[in-house]
Amino acid sequence: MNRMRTWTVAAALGAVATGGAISAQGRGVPSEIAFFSSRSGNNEIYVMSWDGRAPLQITDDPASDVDPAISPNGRDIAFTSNRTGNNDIHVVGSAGGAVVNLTGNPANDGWSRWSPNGRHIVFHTNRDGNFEIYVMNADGSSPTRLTNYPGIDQFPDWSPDGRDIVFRRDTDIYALEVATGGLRRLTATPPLNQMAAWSPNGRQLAFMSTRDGYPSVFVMNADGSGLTNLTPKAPGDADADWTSRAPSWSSNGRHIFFMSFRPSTGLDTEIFVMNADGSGLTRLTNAIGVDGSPRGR
Ligand SMILES: [Ca+2]
Ligand SMILES: [Ca+2]
Ligand SMILES: [Ca+2]
Repeated sequence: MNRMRTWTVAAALGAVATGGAISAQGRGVPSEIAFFSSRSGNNEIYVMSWDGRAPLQITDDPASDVDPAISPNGRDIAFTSNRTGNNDIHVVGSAGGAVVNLTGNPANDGWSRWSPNGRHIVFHTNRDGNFEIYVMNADGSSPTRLTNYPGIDQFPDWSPDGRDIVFRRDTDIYALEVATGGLRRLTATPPLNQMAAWSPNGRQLAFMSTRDGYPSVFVMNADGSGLTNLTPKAPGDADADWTSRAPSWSSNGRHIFFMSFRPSTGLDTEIFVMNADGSGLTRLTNAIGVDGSPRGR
């Protein structure tokens, strides 16, 4: 736990000290956000400064490249691409370069998340016939199934102490204690809860829920209590005109990034950031096409 805290503080200090200058120097993404965008005509991975400045294109392939995650040391970005004809987890250096396919499996593999120590990657895959949570070494070796359930298990994320993996099972969010296999159910409200992301201090989870009639970003305590809708739609707007999802936290835990379309974006999906209590909403992208899955380090 102490080691994690040191890492989090170091990452936060890095953000203050370096701003958006790192990508311009070709040194990688610490202090930056990885995301995907279709602004060039198909989905590619980009990084940009935490305030939306200096977007830098990382991948360049006609296939769909989505859902990036930055490694804890900032050197690599894992992402999902269908460049082999089906979705696989790939990894690329955080300043671009060669792309390596880590899964190489004909099934649908996606939503990769690094373990806090950077040695493992958790992801979802339907290689057993329905979606399960798997973990593999960071080089793609030793893929191991963590769940065995006939329904849907998807969208995993690691707790900052590395002990637990939160994920969607059916329509709710659960936490799995990796060492024991112990399972805790954290939501029980229809119709859908998914894409949970653990706060850097381990105390909260941001996630997407449709319980209020439209996809919205919520936060709750790690035991499932204290639930708040952080991105409520404007009163009187149609439910269909508001979607906010795929939240992730800044390394200092003060901010939450997410993707959203709403009347103010002309229903084009953009990346936003807000304070962890939902205040201080700021739009970070303004590009035609989907800008999504923002993920800091
Ligand atoms: Ca692409
Ligand atoms: Ca695959
Ligand atoms: Ca857009």
